[in-house]
Amino acid sequence: MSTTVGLSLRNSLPTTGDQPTHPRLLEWLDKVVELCRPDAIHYCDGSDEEWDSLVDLLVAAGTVQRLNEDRKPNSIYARTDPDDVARVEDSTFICSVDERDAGPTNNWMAPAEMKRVMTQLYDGCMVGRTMYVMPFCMGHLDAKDPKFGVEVSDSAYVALSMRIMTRMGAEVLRVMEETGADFVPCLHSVGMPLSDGQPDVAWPCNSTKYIVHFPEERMIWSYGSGYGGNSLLGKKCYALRIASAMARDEGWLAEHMLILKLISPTGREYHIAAAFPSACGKTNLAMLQPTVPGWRVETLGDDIAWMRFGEDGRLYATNPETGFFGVAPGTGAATNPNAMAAIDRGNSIFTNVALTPDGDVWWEGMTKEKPAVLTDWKGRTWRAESGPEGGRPDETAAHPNSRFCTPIDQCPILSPDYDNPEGVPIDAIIFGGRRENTVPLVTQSRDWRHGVFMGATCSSESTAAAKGAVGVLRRDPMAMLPFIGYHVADYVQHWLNLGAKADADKLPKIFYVNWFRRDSSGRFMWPGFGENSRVLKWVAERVDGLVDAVETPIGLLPTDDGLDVDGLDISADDLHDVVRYQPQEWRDEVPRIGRWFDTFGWRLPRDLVDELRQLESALGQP
Ligand code: GTP
Ligand code: SPV
Ligand code: MN
Repeated sequence: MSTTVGLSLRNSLPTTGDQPTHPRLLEWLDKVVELCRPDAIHYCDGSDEEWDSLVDLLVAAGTVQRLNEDRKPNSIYARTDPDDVARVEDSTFICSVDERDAGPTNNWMAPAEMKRVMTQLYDGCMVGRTMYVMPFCMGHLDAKDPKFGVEVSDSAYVALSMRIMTRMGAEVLRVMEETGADFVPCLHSVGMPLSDGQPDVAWPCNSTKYIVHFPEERMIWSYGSGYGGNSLLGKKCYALRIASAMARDEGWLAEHMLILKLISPTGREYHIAAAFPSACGKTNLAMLQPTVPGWRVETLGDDIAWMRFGEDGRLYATNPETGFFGVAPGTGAATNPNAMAAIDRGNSIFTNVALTPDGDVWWEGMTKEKPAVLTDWKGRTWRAESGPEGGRPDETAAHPNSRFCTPIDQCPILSPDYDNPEGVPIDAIIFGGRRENTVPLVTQSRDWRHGVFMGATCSSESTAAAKGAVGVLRRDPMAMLPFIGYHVADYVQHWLNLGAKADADKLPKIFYVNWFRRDSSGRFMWPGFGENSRVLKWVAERVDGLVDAVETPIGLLPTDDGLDVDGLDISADDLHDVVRYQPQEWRDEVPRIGRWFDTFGWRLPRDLVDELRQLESALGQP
């Protein structure tokens, strides 16, 4: 119990954990308590004891259940409200002071107006609940410029998840207090106060949702959702949306990228960062098990990369997170054995997957054979032959955006350099998307500017990671469409500027990949997963100038014998269709890119216009 005496409402509440002394933090907490009026406060220390007691609490509340200790030690399982299963892009706002700074790709409302709306929602929103205070650091605590945040949330599920995904707790607070560091205030509420005696529900949330960023103030307000990117505010909200605005101002890059180390048979190491939209293969590539003999991969990160130029002029990447929040469906021993090994070590949170009769988890794609009977993500009995009781036979047992949340240090191939606050020097950047046609397996850009054009024009079919229709094609610049905290044109210009200032020889080479080309029957023509190592090998050989490439209007493609396809199970026709490009598909693509650029308005970078003209004229007439 706190013994501090003061006039604030905060000091009159029952309190557990050690009270901070950080002046700005206390000032902010006082305001939050006055507004949200929680019944109690818990100051998180990030300890094992805290984990245990919060798990007990959530079990008692019916929010989670413990999994079979022999199969998934120290792990829990949560089912969300069926309407709270993914990021909500329609309710996500960039509230810059000037509307024009949010750009055409973000929702905007004037900061004062948004604060008025949300202050009403927050008024008394934590009545009947405990408020958790989580000091956290994105990136290494001993980074040159550590990036702190404090999340306040009325969800213990969020507190447990933040402990896995970020450096969170007493040690972070100690450093913040010793150095007087500033922090990004992150306010989160599920938006379901409990009046006297009102029973709680298993997954409290609100049908009104707001995920709001104030980029100039470096502040985040989130309301109404308990799920993933909506509620773990260190992740998309801070490490991408707010950090991208910081990065613009400070001359670095905050990107939606995995980071991996590729090691050749002779021991040469390559560091690769790759940006694919949500649910398009980052976690899988980050933990890839190469099928090409002698090659190895080590994992550094699976979702977010912060990249800065080092004193030697090279671009260095760090992963600001400490966990994986990975898509469960499709993850199995055959596709991603390293992720399976990581989660089997336990200490994980599983959300919206299915449960086996013996208290383990299952999802589509984990095993070839479906278990005969499961409990599905909605809690219904589910049978392999007939689907859920009362549902359709084709309903999946796990939600398509069901997730595992697992500490990164459980990954069997985690790179020792993950712990290096300086990061790793990036040799190659890969952009990618989910395109059933047009975009070939791998294309190298002619130079940085052309690579930025590739990234800026990247397109992908939408997935279950965000609420809304699945399979709809949209432009997704650098896989950052939902995560750029400012104007998309300025964001692309920032990429161009960094390249123009740098020593061209030291810049990473840029590539564009597509694992998702389909034939006329809808089948993926490229086997993907471990076989993507064949593409990584080509990337490495291009970085070292060891193999030739074919110059085409869209960029540099592998020569006929460029890709190592030794032992690959693919027909010659499929291989040809996957690796080659069709000029007519690209002639059709040009006006689509033009329309995308039209949305940028007058801020559209000249370099992009030049690149598009060059592409159009190189493609010529049919
Ligand atoms: P977020 O966590 O939402 O950012 O997703 P992600 O980019 O990390 O995607 P992830 O690696 O989790 O993969 C998403 C889905 O795509 C899973 O169902 C995978 O099984 C599938 N997938 C990943 N790589 C490949 C591939 O090479 N080929 C095919 N066909 N599917 C893939
Ligand atoms: C994504 O959607 O890109 C994710 C999951 O990584 S979430 O944390 O919900 O944003
Ligand atoms: Mn992601």
